[in-house]
Amino acid sequence: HEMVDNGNGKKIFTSPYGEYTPSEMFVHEYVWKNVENHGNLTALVCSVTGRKYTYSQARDAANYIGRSLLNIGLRKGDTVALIAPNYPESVLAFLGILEAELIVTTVNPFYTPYEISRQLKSSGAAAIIAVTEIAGNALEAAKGNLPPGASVIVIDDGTGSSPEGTIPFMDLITRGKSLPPIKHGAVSVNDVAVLPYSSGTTGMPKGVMLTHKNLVSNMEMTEMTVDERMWKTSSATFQEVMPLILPFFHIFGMNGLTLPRLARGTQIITVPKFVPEQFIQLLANHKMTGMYLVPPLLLFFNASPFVKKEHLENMHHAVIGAAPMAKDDFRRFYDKFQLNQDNMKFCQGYGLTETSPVCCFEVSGTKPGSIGKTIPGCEVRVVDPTTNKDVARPGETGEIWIKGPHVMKGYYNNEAATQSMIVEDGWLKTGDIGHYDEEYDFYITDRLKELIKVKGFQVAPAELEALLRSHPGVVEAGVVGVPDARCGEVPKAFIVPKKGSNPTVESIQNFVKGKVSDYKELKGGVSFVDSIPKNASGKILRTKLKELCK
Ligand code: 4UU
Repeated sequence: HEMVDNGNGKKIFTSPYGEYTPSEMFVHEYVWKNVENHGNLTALVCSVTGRKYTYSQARDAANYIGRSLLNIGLRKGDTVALIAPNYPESVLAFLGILEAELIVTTVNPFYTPYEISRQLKSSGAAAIIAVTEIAGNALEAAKGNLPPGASVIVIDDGTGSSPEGTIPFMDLITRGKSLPPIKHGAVSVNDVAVLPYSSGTTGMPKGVMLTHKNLVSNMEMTEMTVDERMWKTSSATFQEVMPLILPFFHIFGMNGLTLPRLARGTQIITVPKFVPEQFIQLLANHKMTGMYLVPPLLLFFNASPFVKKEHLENMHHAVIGAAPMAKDDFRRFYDKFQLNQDNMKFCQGYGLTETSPVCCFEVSGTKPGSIGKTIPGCEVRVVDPTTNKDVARPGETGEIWIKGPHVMKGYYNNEAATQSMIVEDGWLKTGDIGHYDEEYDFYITDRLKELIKVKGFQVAPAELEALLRSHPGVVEAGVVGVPDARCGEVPKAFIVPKKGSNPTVESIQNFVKGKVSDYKELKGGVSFVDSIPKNASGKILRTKLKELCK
């Protein structure tokens, strides 16, 4: 049964793919659970330098890193900020932090020092692991935001050097080998493992407390949903090969792709930055068997004259998610590369950072545009936000509510935001608007929350509004997302200028530029208005602003 009407108006959808009972495992235990079967296979390869780690090497390296982190004085409850693009060592550092039973907060490596410093402060980080190319930004952000004597560890770029006052990352591995083994048992599976950042329904980015159990549950729940064709276990005769092009700091790249795939023996090719020519070269050099994408990447495949059918020779499936995807774009892909769902299956996933991430998964490959059905262990309701009642029929839209072992423990140090998002007995209000069809497949059609998604990245309007208000010529600001063919959405600002000062569109755009990452720039433009529409309690009425964009 996929839907239970419990008589008091609640319509709860459960998965047709089985019943799930959470197992009591730690994330690092889960990742290495099959390592004996594929110890000699390659686990991680750097697309830039070709540096490689086999599964045995990767597992040992992560363990040695863990020993070293404890050796430099980090203790249970401490949080380590990982500020690194996709390199093999970024993944090893992440697993080392967990192995040492510490907490890892993943930071966008392309953040400006200002953005990094905010996450360091908010998460209370006790140490940083960064890479050479951004060590300057990390050190600048660390000033005054790390406890005295805190360590900054730098993954070097192959030069073997690390800035003064920092610890070279490779030392953690080489020295860790001769340090005493880790005595496990300080934390439980219900303790926080990872603290990624998300703005959720409203306001500034917040630390999302994901426990070992949240993360492992979601990997298992997803694994129960997919079939053997798209989720092959690697062996001596066959190994899956996939690019890690999604950022590892984001939940999709982390617990959607890298961690569950490592548990299955996949060879992961880490890509630190998307450069079209390099990515095509990578496809040509490695016989990729699958990939995980956000919609703009699929559009790239469709648009680029340089991606050829040969590049996709061994490709048998792709998972796409993090933003809406149009049916026609899948069709264009199939037409261009003369493929079909039998030899190249597309699965659309829907999830949130707050749900570790996956909630729904379209695995039949026959319903492009749908996010499919709920996965085992994940319960779904569609609730009309005006009446707070579950919608009665297929096609009726409402807010998607989620419950299950993958729902976060809460936002770090923010009980108010936690309580407004998780209600009743554990139902998480996603802020997404959608409906189901006659076959109980789900569709996301709109967003109730203020979040803007640019190329799959989160942009919090509240963050840009606070920044804009600090401009000397601005009294008030409101930011919304406007549709964009390439990025999905881009931010647009409405500004109430200060009397007498006449800021120009360019001056406002340039003010934002450089202070925040590129994808947060006001590419949707700037409009000057007399007032920002607000409700009685002062909350910006973003739907009114969106209407002004039409
Ligand atoms: C329409 O984006 C994510 C997680 C994405 C993900 C992970 C594993 C997708 C597939 C998968 O297998 O997390 P956040 O926290 O950055 O953003 C969450 C928001 C959602 O609330 C929704 O608004 O991103 C949007 N979103 C989607 N929208 C996520 N997936 C989809 C989707 N269609 N398929």
